[in-house]
Amino acid sequence: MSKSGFASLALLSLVVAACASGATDEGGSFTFSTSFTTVGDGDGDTDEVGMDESGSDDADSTTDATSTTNSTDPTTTTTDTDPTTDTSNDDMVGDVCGDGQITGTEVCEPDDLVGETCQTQGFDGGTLACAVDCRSFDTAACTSNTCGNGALEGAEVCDGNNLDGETCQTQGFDQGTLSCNAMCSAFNTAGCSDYVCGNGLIEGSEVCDANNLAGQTCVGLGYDAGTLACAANCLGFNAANCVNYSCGNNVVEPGEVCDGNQLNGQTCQSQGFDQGALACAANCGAYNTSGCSNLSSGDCCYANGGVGCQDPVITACVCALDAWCCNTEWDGLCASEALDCGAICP
Ligand SMILES: [Ca+2]
Ligand SMILES: [Ca+2]
Ligand SMILES: [Ca+2]
Repeated sequence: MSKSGFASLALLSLVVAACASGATDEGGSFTFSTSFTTVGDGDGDTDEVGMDESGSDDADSTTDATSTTNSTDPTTTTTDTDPTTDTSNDDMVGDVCGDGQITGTEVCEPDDLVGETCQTQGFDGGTLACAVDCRSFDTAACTSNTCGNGALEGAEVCDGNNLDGETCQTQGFDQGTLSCNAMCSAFNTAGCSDYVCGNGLIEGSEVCDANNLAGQTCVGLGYDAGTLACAANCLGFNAANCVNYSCGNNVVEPGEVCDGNQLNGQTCQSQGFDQGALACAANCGAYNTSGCSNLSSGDCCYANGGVGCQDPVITACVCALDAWCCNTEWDGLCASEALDCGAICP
């Protein structure tokens, strides 16, 4: 106090002196400055130090203001090497982590996350916590969704082979292999398809498809023969061209020896008889030779009790004239007719 008062007194004295000097000289003000400076530099250390300290105090104030600003910045006070740590510690004196009061450099309290969550911190899920010093958030228990880990997380519809139980069928298709897209955001149904009748593939409830008859045939279905086809809707067979053999249709079919008048080229002669009309058995399984007969071995010149006589040429000649001789009995009339046909009789 006394030093400051002394300095003021000395300054006042200089001003008075300057004014007195300036009163008689227009350049007094210039002289005053010169005198002031000269006095300041050359005067005792006490006054000069006083002036210097005043300037130094200003600088110190500036430094203090900077320190104060730094101390209120939570991002800088967390660094231990920061020279402002001491100041921060001073500020922390009233900050107690866990007291439920977010003060000073604290950003949260264990029971007060100020509305922050893992999501607001940029994660997909999990539980956010307050750091043990209350000066930051603890995101250790926060999680991020990962497409490709096989687990359904967040908005993932599927993930790799994890299709959440869905199939092509549940997606409305008839068949195929469902998959998950690369973003886990949707199903890929490119491998799904519907059944198509006509594509040659037996699918779903189809019994056959086009030429694919699953190995079935007319015979397999109980018919005797024919060409099996698939129904237009693929749900059954078309047996319109399958056939069963029939005895009596005058068509010699597999399993039949003959049918009606169709004797397969055979005659009584080809069957070993001398004459007659060959027929087909009622069951088509054999020939009926009841109409076939052999010529008698009897003498052509006499009534021999049989049909025909021992000479085929004479017989043929006589029977051409008189069928009775071959169909019923070679009687005396036949014998006399034999003479007309060249027979040499005694
Ligand atoms: Ca996932
Ligand atoms: Ca088909
Ligand atoms: Ca037949």
